[in-house]
Amino acid sequence: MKFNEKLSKIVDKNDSLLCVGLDIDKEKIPKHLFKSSKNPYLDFNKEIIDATKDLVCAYKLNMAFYEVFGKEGFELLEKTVEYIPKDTIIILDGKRNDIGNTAQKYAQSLFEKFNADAVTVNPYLGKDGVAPFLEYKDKCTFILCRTSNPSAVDFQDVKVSKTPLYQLVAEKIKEWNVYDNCGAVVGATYPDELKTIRKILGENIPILIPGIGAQGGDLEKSVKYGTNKDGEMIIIVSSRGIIYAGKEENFAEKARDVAFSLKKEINTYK
Ligand code: OMP
Repeated sequence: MKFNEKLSKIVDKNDSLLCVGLDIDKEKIPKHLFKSSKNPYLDFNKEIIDATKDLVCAYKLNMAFYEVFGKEGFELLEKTVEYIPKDTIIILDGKRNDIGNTAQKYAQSLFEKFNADAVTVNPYLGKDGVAPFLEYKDKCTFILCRTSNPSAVDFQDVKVSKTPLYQLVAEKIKEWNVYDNCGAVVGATYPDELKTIRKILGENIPILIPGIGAQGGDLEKSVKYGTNKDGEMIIIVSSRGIIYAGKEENFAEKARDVAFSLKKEINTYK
């Protein structure tokens, strides 16, 4: 099944454009888990997944939060991916990029070894660094277009023949979308840029929108400016704001409460 079809099915099933970011952090997960569990990180992820799986269209695992644990981190990543319901989108966020020969190994590892439905890729090296990812025609490659961080302006706003770089990236994403398997990453912290990017991309390219919650992005504008005419084709990401909503035994319930409210609020803006 093509990625966009899988996305559309789970969005309809759960009536949700929300993605929970599973960015596990030793400093932030509830302390009792270290006493009560042999696998505190895996049990944390499992409880969060159990509590939110009917409220989301996707889970995103940022590779940094797993790589930091070394080989146990890779095992944790694999086991977490295995635990996510098969009809739900799995995004592995590594913001990879390199020369084509190396990028092919990144693509193979994320799509084949770790079973991602979608990945994030940095386009700085140009087309041949992205092309190996696009060979996976049923998957989705979300290309960084306008990132959510304050320093996004350093390069992404630089004008090239009067056009800001992030807009040129959006034009390239449209051009590279030959197999209907490109997406764009645009931070919720830059809603006006998001509006411009949706215009450039047209109706059928999904936009991954992080920056809601801990980074203070604008949810209403992100939904209004990011969705296509059918009120779809965006994935709104929140990590810390959801998974660390509670610090006690009832942390999963608290995560569910925040996810539930966020999902509902997103739907009111569609
Ligand atoms: P919270 O700020 O905790 O919701 O986490 C946001 C998640 O989205 C982290 O995994 C970030 O690395 C990621 N992210 C951004 O925050 N900004 C971006 O521009 C791009 C991403 C991403 O590609 O997911």
